[in-house]
Amino acid sequence: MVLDNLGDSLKRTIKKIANAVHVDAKLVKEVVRDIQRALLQADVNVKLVVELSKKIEKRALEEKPPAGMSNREHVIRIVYDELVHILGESKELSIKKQVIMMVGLYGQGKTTSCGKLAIYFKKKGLRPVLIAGDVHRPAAYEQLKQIADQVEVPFYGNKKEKGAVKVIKEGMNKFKRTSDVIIVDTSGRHKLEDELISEMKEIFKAAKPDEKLLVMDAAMGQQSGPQAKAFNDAIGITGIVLTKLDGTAKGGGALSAAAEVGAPIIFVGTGEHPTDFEKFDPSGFISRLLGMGDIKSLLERAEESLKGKDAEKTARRLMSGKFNLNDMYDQMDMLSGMGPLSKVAEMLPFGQSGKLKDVDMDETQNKLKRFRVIMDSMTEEERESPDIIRSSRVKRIARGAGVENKHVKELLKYYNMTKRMMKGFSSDRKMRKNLMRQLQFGK
Ligand SMILES: Nc1nc2c(ncn2[C@@H]2O[C@H](COP(=O)(O)OP(=O)(O)OP(=O)(O)O)[C@@H](O)[C@H]2O)c(=O)[nH]1
Ligand SMILES: [Mg+2]
Repeated sequence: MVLDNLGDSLKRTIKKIANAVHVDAKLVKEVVRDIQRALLQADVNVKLVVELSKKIEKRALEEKPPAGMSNREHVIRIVYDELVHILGESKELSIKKQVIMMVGLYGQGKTTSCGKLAIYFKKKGLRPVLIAGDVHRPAAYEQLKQIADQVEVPFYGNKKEKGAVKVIKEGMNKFKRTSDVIIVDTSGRHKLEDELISEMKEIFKAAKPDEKLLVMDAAMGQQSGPQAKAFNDAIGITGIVLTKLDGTAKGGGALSAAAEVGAPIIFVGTGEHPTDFEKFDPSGFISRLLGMGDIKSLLERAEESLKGKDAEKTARRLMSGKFNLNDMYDQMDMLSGMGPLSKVAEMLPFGQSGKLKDVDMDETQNKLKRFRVIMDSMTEEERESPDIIRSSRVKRIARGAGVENKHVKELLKYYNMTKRMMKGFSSDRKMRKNLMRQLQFGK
């Protein structure tokens, strides 16, 4: 886990709120002071910390908790909201054919991140390739080649050529038909100087990248902000990869400063290994820092009362036929959390009727596990509207999940049956009540 110290202090603060006998002005002030101290220690900008604490204090003291939510839950919710807010917008890279250019200063982690990014796209079922556009540093070619071998993706480089544009063009030509995502590594410089800018611009003109990702070392702390801005002003970046978050106490400064620039942080690097890479999502990140695993149920309850009878609404949504793969994923999570499936399995449309044997149960568990891996290889759009998944998508998803096409089709079949069944329930009141009870809705 990155930012351990910040996480520990914030978790202590959350516990303090959860255990408080009274949530009063004294507690709120104390909590705000704790948060201030924790954020400053993580290098977050003083001005930002002051603004944030003022906002938390004001909201915690003035806003009334919504009906059904306790004061404690309400204050935790506010702390969470405001922390998420300073981390900026979230952005996901599209899962499509594209060219991605990695740019940044010397030694920030560009080449390493190329390999990490390749793994990310491979998991989504696309065919990434790496091109060595760093023609200045002699060892750059070998380094990227080694990484490409390690993550098992095709590589192109030309050791003899000293023109980056030429090498990149050669590579793009070579991979035109055999790749989906062309990831181009470029050279670093000591600072953002004219020479680097003009090389970048030349490369952009030739390669027309869909994404221009700025790679930055989180150890720069608050300096990440001005640097990202300078790059953005000079060449227009489309996203940020913040590396080495594992080795710095200044991660809070880097994250919050970079988030202010206007280009979203898309990934964070959390180690030297190719798999030490995470999609950056502000709310998920804060959830983990605050130890939301522990207080998840607390916040879920808060959420429910915020949205009225949320569980019931979910159930109704399921049964009205508006049921997508995200719903099914949640439903499966819930089912696997319920231990042996025998209780609910009879209701699942695996074709069997009556009581299921243990063997079938194991098979069901395995199937659910596989379904989850498959759904992880889908894009958000595909999970939202599974109907768009035709054969070319099936192939891509299967490749990403490391399964056969038939397994993806099986999942889609299961989804369609579940959807139909859900719809069927809606016309039968007794069945509906039963389903609600068994799936533990409405509690
Ligand atoms: N701990 C840690 N180390 C990282 C991370 N990302 C990169 N590194 C290390 O940082 C060093 C520099 O990484 P490179 O990928 O070579 O950086 P670069 O930007 O390509 O460097 P130049 O091509 O010389 O400009 C290497 O030793 C990497 O292993 C990360 O997320 N965490
Ligand atoms: Mg490099």
